[in-house]
Amino acid sequence: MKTGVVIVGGGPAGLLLGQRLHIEGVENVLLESQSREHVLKRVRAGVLEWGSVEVLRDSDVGSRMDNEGHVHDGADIVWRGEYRLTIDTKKYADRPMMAYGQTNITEDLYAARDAMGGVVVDDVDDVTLHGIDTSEPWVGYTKNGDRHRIDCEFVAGCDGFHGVCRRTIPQSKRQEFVKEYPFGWLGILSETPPLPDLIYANSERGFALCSMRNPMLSRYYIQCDLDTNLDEWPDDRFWEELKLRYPKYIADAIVTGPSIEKSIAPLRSFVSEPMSYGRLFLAGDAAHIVPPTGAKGLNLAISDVFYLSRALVAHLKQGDERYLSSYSDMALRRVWGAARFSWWLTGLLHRFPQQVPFDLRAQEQELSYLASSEVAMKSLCEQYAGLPFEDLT
Ligand code: FAS
Ligand code: PHB
Repeated sequence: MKTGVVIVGGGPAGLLLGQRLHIEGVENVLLESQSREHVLKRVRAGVLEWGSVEVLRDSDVGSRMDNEGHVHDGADIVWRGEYRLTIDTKKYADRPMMAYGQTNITEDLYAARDAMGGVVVDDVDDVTLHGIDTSEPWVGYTKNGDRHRIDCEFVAGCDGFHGVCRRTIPQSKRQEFVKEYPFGWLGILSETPPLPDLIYANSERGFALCSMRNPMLSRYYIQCDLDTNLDEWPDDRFWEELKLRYPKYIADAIVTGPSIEKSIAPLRSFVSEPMSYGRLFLAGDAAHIVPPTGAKGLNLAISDVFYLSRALVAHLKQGDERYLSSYSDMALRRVWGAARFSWWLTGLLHRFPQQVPFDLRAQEQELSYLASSEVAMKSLCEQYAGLPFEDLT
């Protein structure tokens, strides 16, 4: 088989890239190691920057999001059990946010790929990349015990943190920046009405977040130790702990109910440079991971795909390789902006084992400063809302 681009990985990055390339007439084949059911069972991100909303609309997968998504003007932070500030992105960054779950986005992308006759091969094994440093790369994979080869112009590594593509770049050609956090997030999904706003909590018992998916689907998180055993967290214990991390007037408004999903995600910051090597281009979690505090992971995957689809189309359809040659540097500027912001917000809202009373006062002071300074709040809002995408100067 021969195609323009082989996309490895059928999460949001890979599916969106396939969709955007297909719309622009660039042939592509997507290889996914899991079944579609498995991919669609993942419950992850929930908040979209407006730039991401516009990319999804531009990719012909925005109609359900516009019907079911919840447009809101930012999020709130409560701290010390009594203070509250609003990250008002509409007022300070002139753009709202959209609450719409990653699961829905993945469903919408799979449906759009099917409707367009996109080539998505699920349940593949042993994907191998060859000749990525030549002008004739190819990809091998196994499906139902049969070995296949696809010759292509380019390979897009959209296979997430544990994928094969990043590791195909010689160790000597890449530099990895890693920061592990000494805690995770215990998250649940419940078929209950959410609070009207997203509310982050910095509490003496640890971080918490009240979020949403739709008017009858809520998403909640509490900071937990890395060795937390999910079996020791029945629903009642989760709800009790969550409420203890919020002021009473908020805790009393939380509608509890049985969880339909419960999981623990470790927090890490990770960036691999460069995001391209020869004919291989990385996008999404394959190249970077951010702690979910700033709601940036999925949004970065979308902005990478915006840059990469523009670059591949320019090269393959117009012979203009300027976007391809600048892809890694341009994408990394946005990645590092989001990675730094996510690291900073994680440090501001969580309890760290080695913190001393001075550190806690400094956290409270920074939150009070954000609440009292329009300049500080504008900086926070423009980063939370997502910085504009770059173009060639
Ligand atoms: P993904 O990991 O989603 O997709 C990669 C795909 O590649 C997977 O389907 C995988 O099966 C496939 N694959 C892997 N190896 C392969 C191989 N060798 N061959 C073929 N296919 C292969 N972000 C937020 O903004 N907010 C959140 O609250 C949030 N919560 C998260 C919770 C968890 C537990 C995790 C893991 C991530 C969370 N994220 C969150 C980040 C998440 O949303 C990612 O940013 C997003 O899934 C990135 O999408 P992809 O880059 O497509 O990677
Ligand atoms: C979510 O709804 O899953 C969510 C919202 C905001 C975040 C992280 C996760 O910062």
